[in-house]
Amino acid sequence: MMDPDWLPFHPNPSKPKFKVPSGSVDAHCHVFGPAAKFPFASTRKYTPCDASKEQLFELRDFLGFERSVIVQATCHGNNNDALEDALIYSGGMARGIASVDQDIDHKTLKRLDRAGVRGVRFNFVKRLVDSTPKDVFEKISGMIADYGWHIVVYVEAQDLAELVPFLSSLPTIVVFDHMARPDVTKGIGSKEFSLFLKLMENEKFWCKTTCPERLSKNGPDTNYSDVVPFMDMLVKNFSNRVLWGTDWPHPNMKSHMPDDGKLVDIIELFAPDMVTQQKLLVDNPMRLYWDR
Ligand code: 0GY
Repeated sequence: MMDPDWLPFHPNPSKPKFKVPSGSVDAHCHVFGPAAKFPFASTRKYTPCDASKEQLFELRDFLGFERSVIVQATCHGNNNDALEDALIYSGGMARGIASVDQDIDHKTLKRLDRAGVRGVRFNFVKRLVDSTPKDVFEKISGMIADYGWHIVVYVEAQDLAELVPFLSSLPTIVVFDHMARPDVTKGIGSKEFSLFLKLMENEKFWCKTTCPERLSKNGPDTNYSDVVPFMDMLVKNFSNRVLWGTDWPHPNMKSHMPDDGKLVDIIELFAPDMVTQQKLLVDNPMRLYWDR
């Protein structure tokens, strides 16, 4: 049973007014279960509603996207079966980011690679996972680097500074989820966001300009006016290393459940020209997830 305060994804999102370029990639989304087939992990910090691969790909088509990058959600722990199943089902139209522990072996990594996995996620968000020692992450990063995979990092702005030496030492590209979760009430000039911008100057770092719904205090009625400047700043300055995604089915949203069509419409507010849209939605994710 899902948590009593769980908000399920939007049942009937609107058709976006913004027509995304052909070949667009939703570079951050999840599948949950279905629990009857892929049970949630005993270590999970939340129990979501089911959100199946069929529902994910139906939404992809409805929003006008062609491809997806499915990120292993913490409710499945280090068991990547639901992710692997969705990747295989996609027939090459989805790539994956897995979660693994230090006992992972090359046989499993090779199998995940064949299914479409292209990286692992290191999660530092305390409400989602128990903390993992750095030497475990270091061991994993050494193993996955051989596959040409990269590392996706989920961290909140206030915890970034202490991680800079560790993140800088990782042997692969590092992609930050949700702009490293800035506290948007502090504005784009904050100490934490300035540090993030500085870090992004290093070409090994990429980021996802995602989750206005999660970061906003102003909310959907303002088109997330308090988050758009952050997205705008990153897309302007690092147009070759930014990604966009829906974050469907929007785990752990408490304030509201976004209309996915409206999330797509917001892209035009921070990526107003076609050249930038092509990079953000097609060229960058294709380079990172499909060209190898
Ligand atoms: C997201 C954000 C969240 C959750 C997870 O794996 C997860 O459980 O990523 C969150 O609660 O902020 O990217 O989906």
